[in-house]
Amino acid sequence: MVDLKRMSAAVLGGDAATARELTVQALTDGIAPSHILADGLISAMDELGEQFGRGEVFLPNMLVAARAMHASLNVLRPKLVETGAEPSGRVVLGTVRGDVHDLGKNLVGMMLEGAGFDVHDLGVDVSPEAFVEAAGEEGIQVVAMSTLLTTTMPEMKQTIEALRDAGLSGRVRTLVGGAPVTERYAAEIGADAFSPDASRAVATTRGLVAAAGTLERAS
Ligand code: B1M
Repeated sequence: MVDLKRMSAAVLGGDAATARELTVQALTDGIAPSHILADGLISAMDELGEQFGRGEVFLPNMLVAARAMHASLNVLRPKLVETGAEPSGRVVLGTVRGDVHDLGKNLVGMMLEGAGFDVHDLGVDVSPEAFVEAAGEEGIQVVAMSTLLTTTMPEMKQTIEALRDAGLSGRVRTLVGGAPVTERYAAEIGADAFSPDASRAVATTRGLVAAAGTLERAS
């Protein structure tokens, strides 16, 4: 049975080949993808963040570790998005302008796809204008924004305001998340919902889609 601490160490050390190999092996061993995620991958990123905060590792270390996590996520992806469900809603997703962190955002996308949502992923460093343009597409019910930097949190507010100015806030609901984002902050900036992690983002998005449907029927 794969020791997930070894996987975590491989990610932390930026060893993508080993991280990938151990992920394949862990799935073969029957370890649940959610367990692999939490104890093999996210734990490594948490440790890395602490080491970076203490000045023990630097940007290149974070970059190679992120690459190793991507390699592992690529293996996990089919397991996370396995679904036979009919599309349960349409979501636009992105990391806000000025921020290039994408692992959390990608996880949210995978979980939503796994729950049957049609996800239009705009990537990272997404401007309010780009969110508005994508949200204007037929059938989009939710705009989901991620950020990991305190400095880019205000971009979420700007995007919500841009959606309102474009006349889309009646049709489209907003969901925000990412490590520095809180429920209170979400309420302050007028977001419709907040989720602390990718798995809870699924239930929250379902609720938003149901609310968007009610609004559409009422208008
Ligand atoms: Co950066 N970085 N980084 N980094 N980085 C953090 C975030 C930091 C906390 C590290 C630290 O100082 N301890 C710090 C932010 C401090 C702050 O603002 N409070 C930081 C910094 C400072 C920076 C730079 C400014 C460093 C510099 O240049 N001096 C720079 C900024 C670049 C930019 O964006 N403009 C930078 C760069 C990078 C890399 C590019 C090297 C790399 C990212 C690579 C990539 O993503 N492809 C990187 C990394 C890897 C990290 C850490 C180590 C790991 C982040 C991560 O992927 N975590 C991070 C420390 C940490 O987080 N502990 C750090 C795993 C991921 C699964 O978690 O994204 O939080 P997370 O997602 C969670 C939840 O937040 C939630 O769900 C997920 C769990 O299920 N979630 C959502 C996320 N989005 C959601 C959306 C939702 C709902 C839930 O709904 C829409």
